[in-house]
Amino acid sequence: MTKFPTHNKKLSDWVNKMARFCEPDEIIWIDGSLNQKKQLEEEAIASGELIPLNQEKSPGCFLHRTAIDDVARTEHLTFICTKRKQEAGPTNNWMSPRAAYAKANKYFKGAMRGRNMYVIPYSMGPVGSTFSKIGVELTDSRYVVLNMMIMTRVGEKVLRQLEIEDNFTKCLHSKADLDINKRLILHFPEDNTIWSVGSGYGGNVLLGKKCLSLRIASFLARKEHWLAEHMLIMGIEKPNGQVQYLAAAFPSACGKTNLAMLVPPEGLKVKGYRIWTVGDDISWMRIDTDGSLWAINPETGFFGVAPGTNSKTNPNMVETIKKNTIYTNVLLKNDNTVWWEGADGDIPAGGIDWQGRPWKPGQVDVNGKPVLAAHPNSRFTAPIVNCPSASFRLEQHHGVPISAIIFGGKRGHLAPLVYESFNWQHGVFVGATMGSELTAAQVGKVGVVRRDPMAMLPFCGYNMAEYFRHWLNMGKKMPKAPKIFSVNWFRVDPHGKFLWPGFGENLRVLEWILDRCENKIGATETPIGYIPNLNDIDLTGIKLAENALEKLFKIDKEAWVEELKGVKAFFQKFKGDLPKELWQEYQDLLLRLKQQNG
Ligand code: OXD
Ligand code: MN
Repeated sequence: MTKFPTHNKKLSDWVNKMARFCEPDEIIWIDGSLNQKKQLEEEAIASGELIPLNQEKSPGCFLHRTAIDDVARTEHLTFICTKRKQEAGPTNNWMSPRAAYAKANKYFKGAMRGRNMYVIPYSMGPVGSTFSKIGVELTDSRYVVLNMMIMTRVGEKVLRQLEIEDNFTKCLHSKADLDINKRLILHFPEDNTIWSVGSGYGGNVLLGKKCLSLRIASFLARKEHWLAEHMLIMGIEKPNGQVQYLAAAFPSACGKTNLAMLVPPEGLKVKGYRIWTVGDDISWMRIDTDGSLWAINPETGFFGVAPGTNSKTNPNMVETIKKNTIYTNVLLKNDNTVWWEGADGDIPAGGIDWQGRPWKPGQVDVNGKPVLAAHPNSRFTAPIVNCPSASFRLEQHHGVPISAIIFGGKRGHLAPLVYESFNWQHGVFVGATMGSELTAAQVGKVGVVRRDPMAMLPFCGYNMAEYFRHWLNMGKKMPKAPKIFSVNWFRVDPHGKFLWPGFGENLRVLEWILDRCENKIGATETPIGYIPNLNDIDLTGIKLAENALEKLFKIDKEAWVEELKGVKAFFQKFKGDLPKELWQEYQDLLLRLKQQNG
């Protein structure tokens, strides 16, 4: 047996045990060096896992295609495996650890035969920070290794840290035969373990991301009194050098990545703001010694959706993905560069589509439906440091102080452009009752509201009722808690036209939020919370439809009473576990709405 590059006995014993189980040809330890990365890239090209792109136009960039039934996170195959079902709660799929291990054992046994097992020691967060957690992923996929090298801190320096601390999340992944009928994404929070088998799609297999940084981390965070959240983190710097940071949670398809790196709109340019991107997806937050909430982004890369990304929607991302980027399931153009629906430039004359078939614009399938060049959930994996707005605080061990927490959703009619909660407890209620309307891109009836508390519905690693209680408790422990706000960029007029232009213009709303955090301006009290006095939103250089602002802030009390019926049904799922404080907030809001009606 070759000698392992670690003295951590727990680690070497586990790697040996998993190797005996999965039977790889060889065990390769990832050291994080450039040489090893180059070698893996060459091997991945030779095996067909990666296609090198035009290295003059797209230096360091590659294309990967997944299996056609392996293109998104498979929530129905994702399980929280705790001893008691109650611990997983009514919103998670649950399996007992015994049943889950037994089922997955069959799929993992000998699954790495004919392949190597790569051992990836990785740190979520700066190596050695008290905010950070270490994971070790064993995988038989070079694509996974190369993506993890972008998304996390990997290799030697993490192994050295594992000489000092013993604890790490044990992550096992095998593509096996990529069979959707033998696919499982299993989380064992009580064992600090993740097992993923039968998939090669990012969200299922880059185990540092959703699996560790949200599902396992949220479980650990409750025990250790911190927060692991599905939130972007951004800083807004004023010309005097003061930077204020926000953390914001949005469900998928609400423009979270665009907001994290927004470009100030023309009309506000004279104010000299500068935006700093700390992260676009995950925020780990702790109460620091100053009594306020500080946040790190545990990741070092973006795993973003390609379609719709262009110089108008997200110029900083367009810049970010020009080099050292892995693209997944996009169109390969004839000049060996890539394209997707909604990309910059003209529609290409032809190419190879995401399924590896020849593609031409205007092509339709047997049902007369347009054939897409890129899969709607095609992705890019790119290093944060490529981003022109990347924060200079990315390696700070305590991250950045958070002035405001924002919850957002897509609501055509109900929610105002922005409102502020009355206090922390009310803010937790606002987060817990978040909802977003389904769009054509999702399964379900368009317009139907899906409740997605704190945008964590698919990512909370334990009972969400307990998660709400944990949020309430955190507020009690924090002398200088951030204020909590709700935003909605998606309100429409009776013809379905958006009332607010969104994108960079959203900075005008963030400005109001920060002014409120500094107690600089007043606000109008409504039954749902504080809304802006209309003169307090800077509208220099923006063109809105007539009375748009009034419409954006209209509170339709009857519609809110109706909304509360959905909230009640959702809360009832948690039976007696739901914190009584949230029922109290529900009752208080109902009363305020009815009083003002009467
Ligand atoms: C993501 C998601 O991929 O939230 O970030 O689905
Ligand atoms: Mn996400």
